[in-house]
Amino acid sequence: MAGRRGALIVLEGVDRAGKSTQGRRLVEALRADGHCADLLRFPERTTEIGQLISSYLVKEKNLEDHAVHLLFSANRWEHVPSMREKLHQGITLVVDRYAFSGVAFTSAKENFCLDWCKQPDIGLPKPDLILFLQLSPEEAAERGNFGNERYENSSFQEKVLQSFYHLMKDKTLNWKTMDASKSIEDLHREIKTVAEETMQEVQNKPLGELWK
Ligand code: T5A
Ligand code: NA
Repeated sequence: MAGRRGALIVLEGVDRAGKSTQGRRLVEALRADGHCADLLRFPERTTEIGQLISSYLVKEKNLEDHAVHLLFSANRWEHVPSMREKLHQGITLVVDRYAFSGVAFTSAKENFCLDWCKQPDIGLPKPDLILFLQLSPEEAAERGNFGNERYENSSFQEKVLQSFYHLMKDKTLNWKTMDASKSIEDLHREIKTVAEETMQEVQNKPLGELWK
């Protein structure tokens, strides 16, 4: 078993596409099949940096746009040592949002280019698989109205989606688009199949570095 590593699997997608639901389901199912798997989420709001981000998202605090972008990135970097350790111990990590949300959301703001937004996340552990849960704005709206958090409005979300499409053109990354309009159970089964294939493929391959 020595040398076999876990896979780094990221869930991205539009708001309410079901990222958190599917992340939980996937980790449960992998564990039930005897795999070692952990769920992570970004932002991880429990750390000091995460608490700053959370107070920004709930609009308790205003932060300068560049500064908050760097905080989202720092919130990922502070988890890198434990992520690397777990992956090398053979634990598969299922991650609810990652650097792609970071870039897509900030670059949707005025006067931010994609290239600047990517810089602080260069060199993060590179995902072996990025599942993009795709859902039309109409279907997303049927899953409930936007809440009161920052970024939860449809014109901003449309810009975010365009940034995601741009990032998905990068053929050095393993993007898979999933139809998130399916039932929770059907989507789960498809995601589990793709995840298990990836776990098989990468177990003897080195972990890459993102955007390098
Ligand atoms: N952000 C994030 C940045 O600006 N920079 C960054 O670097 C990062 C990492 C917080 C915000 O931070 C921004 C992006 C965000 O604006 P968050 O806490 O992940 O990000 O956001 P949430 O609001 O928690 O998550 P989403 O709104 O994106 O929802 P999910 O996780 O996609 O959807 P989920 O699973 O919670 O499901 C939503 C609802 O739909 C139902 C669920 O039961 C739930 O009610 N549902 C389904 N209904 C029908 N069919 C299905 N298949 C369904 N799947 C789920
Ligand atoms: Na979520």
